[in-house]
Amino acid sequence: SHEERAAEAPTAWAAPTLSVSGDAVVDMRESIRAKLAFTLGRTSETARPRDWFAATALALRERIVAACMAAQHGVPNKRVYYLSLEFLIGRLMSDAMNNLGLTETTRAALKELGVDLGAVEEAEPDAALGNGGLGRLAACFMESMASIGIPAMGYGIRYDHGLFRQSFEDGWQREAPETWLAEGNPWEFARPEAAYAIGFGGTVTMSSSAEGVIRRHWQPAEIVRAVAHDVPVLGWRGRHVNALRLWKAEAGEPIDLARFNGGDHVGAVAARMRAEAISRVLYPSDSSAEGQELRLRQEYFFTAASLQDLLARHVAERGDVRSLPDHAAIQLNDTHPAIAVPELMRLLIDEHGLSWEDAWHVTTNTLHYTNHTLLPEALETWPVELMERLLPRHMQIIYLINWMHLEEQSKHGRQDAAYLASISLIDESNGRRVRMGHLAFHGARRVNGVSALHTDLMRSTVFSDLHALDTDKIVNKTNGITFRRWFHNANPGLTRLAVETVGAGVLDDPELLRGLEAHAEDPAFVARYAAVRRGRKEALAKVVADRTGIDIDPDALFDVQVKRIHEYKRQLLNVVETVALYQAIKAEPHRDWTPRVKIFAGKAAPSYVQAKLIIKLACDIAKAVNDDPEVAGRLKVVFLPNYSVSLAEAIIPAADLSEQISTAGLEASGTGNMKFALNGALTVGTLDGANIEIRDHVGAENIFIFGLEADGVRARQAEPDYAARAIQASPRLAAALDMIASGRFSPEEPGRFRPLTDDLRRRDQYLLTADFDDYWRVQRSIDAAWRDPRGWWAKAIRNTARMAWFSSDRAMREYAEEIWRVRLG
Ligand code: B1H
Repeated sequence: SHEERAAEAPTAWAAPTLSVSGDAVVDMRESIRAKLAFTLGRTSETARPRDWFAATALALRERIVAACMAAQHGVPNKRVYYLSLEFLIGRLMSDAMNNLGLTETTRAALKELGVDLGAVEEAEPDAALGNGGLGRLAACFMESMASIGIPAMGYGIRYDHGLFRQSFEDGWQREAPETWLAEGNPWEFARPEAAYAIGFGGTVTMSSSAEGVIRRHWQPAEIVRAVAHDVPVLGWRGRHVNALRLWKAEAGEPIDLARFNGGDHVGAVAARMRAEAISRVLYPSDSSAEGQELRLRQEYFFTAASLQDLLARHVAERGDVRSLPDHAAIQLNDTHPAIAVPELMRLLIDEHGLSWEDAWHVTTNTLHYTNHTLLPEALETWPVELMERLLPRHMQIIYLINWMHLEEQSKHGRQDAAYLASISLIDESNGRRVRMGHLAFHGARRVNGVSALHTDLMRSTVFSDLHALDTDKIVNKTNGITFRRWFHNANPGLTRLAVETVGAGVLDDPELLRGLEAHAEDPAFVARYAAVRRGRKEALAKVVADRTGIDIDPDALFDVQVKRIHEYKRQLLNVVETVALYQAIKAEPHRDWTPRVKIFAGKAAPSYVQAKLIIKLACDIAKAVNDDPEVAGRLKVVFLPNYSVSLAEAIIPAADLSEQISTAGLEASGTGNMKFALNGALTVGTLDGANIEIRDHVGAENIFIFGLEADGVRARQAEPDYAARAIQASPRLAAALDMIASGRFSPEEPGRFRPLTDDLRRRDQYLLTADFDDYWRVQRSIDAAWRDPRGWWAKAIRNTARMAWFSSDRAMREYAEEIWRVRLG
């Protein structure tokens, strides 16, 4: 019945215009049946779950297009263009169903066809077109813009292969290519007519007109075609649909016929391969810049195609490129599209005939730049020599921008070389390189950081001199997450409880979650909240057993650290603490230890040797600990392979404790931290990134903070031998490191982990040793807190109740108002 189905999904009955009716189920059933037969050429007897997924997605896509057409309001006054090399969108089916209010309709329709919706959902491959937080943020922002009605288009690359698939071979990470497009993509619309020519290399010539106006002409040596593929982005309740436009690279000519007929078959095909390589694969490094030529080709390729596309749209709608700033706001997601600054200048001057001054006015009033990290290894710079070879016209424009920029300072009497070197777009300190951060900063009207601390650090460190030139330019926009995916869809049980407690309005206005606070100590409510968690922990335990063969106890504290593996994120701190805990339990096996399961997941960049060794250490420790009967029932360690958006959706609602333990000052924001706290996991964390703002919202008594703060980190790093001295002062840390260094976890290769322990003893750049004792202390206070279930659940509930501000809807409203100056539709 309607009521029964509604009880399963909290979001269905709150969408009155889209409620489950018998007719809708029949329509959906017949629609899926028709797609299966006529589009996929399958019968229900031979259809695999993957076919049912494709048929269902096509049926939903039709309804998305209908919603889009119903919502057409003509040409919007201003559009937002979000340029990002990464969109980590994951699976799209449950988003689509829920935002259309069709989850229960679809479930019922499939059931009548003898098919289980859950199995169909599992057959959808993740679109892993991103590495981690930066790419996932872009996906959350796209969903929020559609939900709150910001007319927007996302621009990126349609990678054939997203982020690599991770498996473990004897505890070592192995990478395999990811193949999400192997059976096509039912969500996308290929648009072969929306294609642009993208040039590379060649020369620049000059001509002067009769009036003496000098014009420059770029003659590229190579042309690659960018072909649009659109994925519709549907907002909450289907009110608004935007597009994510992903570019595929194709050869300018399908095949070089002259060459082919001349007998050079290999050469003719090679040129084509070289073009198509641009959209072949996502670079798998998170928070470190990959200085390869192919990467620069990717960056220019998608930026140039996007700018040509949006300029063509603007000219078609408004006639004159000079009014671009009134009708378009372009957001650069980190420096990956920073080449937009000279490319937009080039298009305006060389192709549209604007003067330099007019072009600079248009450019600097249309572009905005988000910085996502201040880690030196992540700040992109490109060798001048490479830029001159690949993008000769752009390099000329960059030189001219830089000359005017430095000249302006000289005019104001600021001529000291050190100062000019610090604001210059060219870094001359190790070969000549273009600083993409400086370029984006200078070409943008607004520049933003992604948490309050990170924005302050932008002003005081990397960008301090540029900031002083215009103190209004840098603004803060703390990150957010979409509650549709990370609360409603990932945790329907908790969402239903919230709806039943504070009303269905909470689905539209997360501030209503506040109403849960009044129930934080109400035994009936606590029991239901705990029962939801219990269900999710049992489900996760099944996933863990399936994928690792390890049995974990849902009664234990689930202590979770899932994210990219990076030294600054300090998975190693958690691992060393695990060893110390193991030693402590073995020393006093009869104390009543709080049972814990340490759960890790995350990928290491394939070339990041130290990160891969940390994974191996965690796996080797897991083996030793899980096999040791003396700690059974108290400590287990699990490393789940192939972390992804969909695995995150299964893990986060099952977590009791969220590890956010980066060295203070280094994690720009974090967004996983927000997903966990919203779902009621308590955070153990440093005062870094958005953890600070999470503490401010949930209250200091509902979060476990430890360790040095950002200024303390800086001070400590200046002290000589800080690591050796910290180890000497901490017998517990020393013993844990000795155990690892002794080969206890790698008897077949006792020296295996010496690169890790030696580094901690000698350098310890990320101050693990400095924070270890305080981390141990706070972990034991967490053990104690867990033993008081009423206190624990009250804290958890207060976390859920106070996290509304971290919705990406809030973030997008702030961008719309303070950066883009765009009206919500
Ligand atoms: C973030 C990156 C990043 N910051 C370079 N920087 C990359 C840098 O392929 N590359 O070269 C890829 C990614 N990613 C993350 O952005 C921050 O570390 C997080 O703290 C932040 O939450 C996230 C979103 O703002």
